[in-house]
Amino acid sequence: MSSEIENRLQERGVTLDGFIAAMQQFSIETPSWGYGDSGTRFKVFHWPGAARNLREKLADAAQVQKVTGTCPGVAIHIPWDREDDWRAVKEYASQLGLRIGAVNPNLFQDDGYRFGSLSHFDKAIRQRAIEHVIECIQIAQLVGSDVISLWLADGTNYPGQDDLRRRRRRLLESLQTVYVALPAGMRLLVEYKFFEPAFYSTDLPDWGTSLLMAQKLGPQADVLVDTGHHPQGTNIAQIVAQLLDEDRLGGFHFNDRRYADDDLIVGSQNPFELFCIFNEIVGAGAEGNANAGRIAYMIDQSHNIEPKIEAMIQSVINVQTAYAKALLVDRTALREAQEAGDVLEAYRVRSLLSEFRVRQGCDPNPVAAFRASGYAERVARERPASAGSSGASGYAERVARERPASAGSSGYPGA
Ligand code: RM4
Ligand code: MN
Ligand code: MN
Repeated sequence: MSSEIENRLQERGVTLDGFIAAMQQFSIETPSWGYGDSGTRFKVFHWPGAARNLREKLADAAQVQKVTGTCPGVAIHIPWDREDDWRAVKEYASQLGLRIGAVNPNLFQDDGYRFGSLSHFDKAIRQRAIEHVIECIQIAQLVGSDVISLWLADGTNYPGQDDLRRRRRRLLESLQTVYVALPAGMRLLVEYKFFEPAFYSTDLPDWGTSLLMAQKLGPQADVLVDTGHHPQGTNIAQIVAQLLDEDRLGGFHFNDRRYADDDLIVGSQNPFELFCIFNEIVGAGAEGNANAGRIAYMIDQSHNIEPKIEAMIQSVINVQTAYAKALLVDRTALREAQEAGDVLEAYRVRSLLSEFRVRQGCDPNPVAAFRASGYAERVARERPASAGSSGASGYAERVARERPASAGSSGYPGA
């Protein structure tokens, strides 16, 4: 790498060694279910060579680890990955240079779960669900994992179908029973999702509900943010900021979405959102936020038409890219711009693109160069507003002339 780049990194308080060390410490867990055939409700297309059992999934995950060096953990889903001899699984994983990561209980594919699992009105069904999660805790202990990742399909389809407050209390009681079964050092990550498979109400629909549950349960419970589980337009970075501040951000399920829980390759649809998420985490970490250092980063995707191993490698690259960009943000300059009320300077993200600009013979910061040129001031002097000026700007100028600012004026210009 050129010393020019090193110098530029240094200017923003980042050393090349520090940057590389941060990237080395960063790891992403891949999901066993991302290596097997999966599909939509319309069709499951077979991918030649797709893994058929846990051992094959681990062998595929080892390929991802081999080329990325950043994915030693593999999340498992019970019963999809059920095995008789968990010690042998642990041993096999370690021979491949892997370890078993989060254990995901499955509380949605049993006939008994038609009306829910941990929130079900029937105590016997709730008990069955609780026992399944406890079995997953035991599996986690056997394979040396310290994370239980819980997602519920529980909810209702019709108003009045069940009592919402009773469902909530039943869920909390079930979670409390599960929580006391956690050994020291094991964490319970509580995932949320705003709809699907239930459509009227979901028992854990949003981060606030998961946070309340985690706070009621205790310090071993945290919130898991699946990036595909929010309504359109939700500001996930702000959710992340709040959870970091509350010391309750347990982990991520990374994937990307356009419409619903699409489970597409992370960063493929909205890479800027991913960057904004990492910007919050890196910013918090730089200020000494302890939570920023204990986040479980996981991929949760469904590769329906893509080659599965390549899709996973691409996902890891996209996550690393977003993280790397966040590491390169000049935090001092950002803070200065924020506190100077310089809205657009604070929004601007500087990257190694500046290196390219220097090589093009341009200023690394095009807007700063434009501001320094004095062009805007010159044309403002030389071009007096005329009645006939065209376009939206003409309209804005006319409105500004016709409507002088008054104490009572509202933000929106009005219809
Ligand atoms: C859910 C959620 C869970 C995943 C299941 C299969 O939508 O994302 O994390 O385990 O799908
Ligand atoms: Mn998920
Ligand atoms: Mn999902």
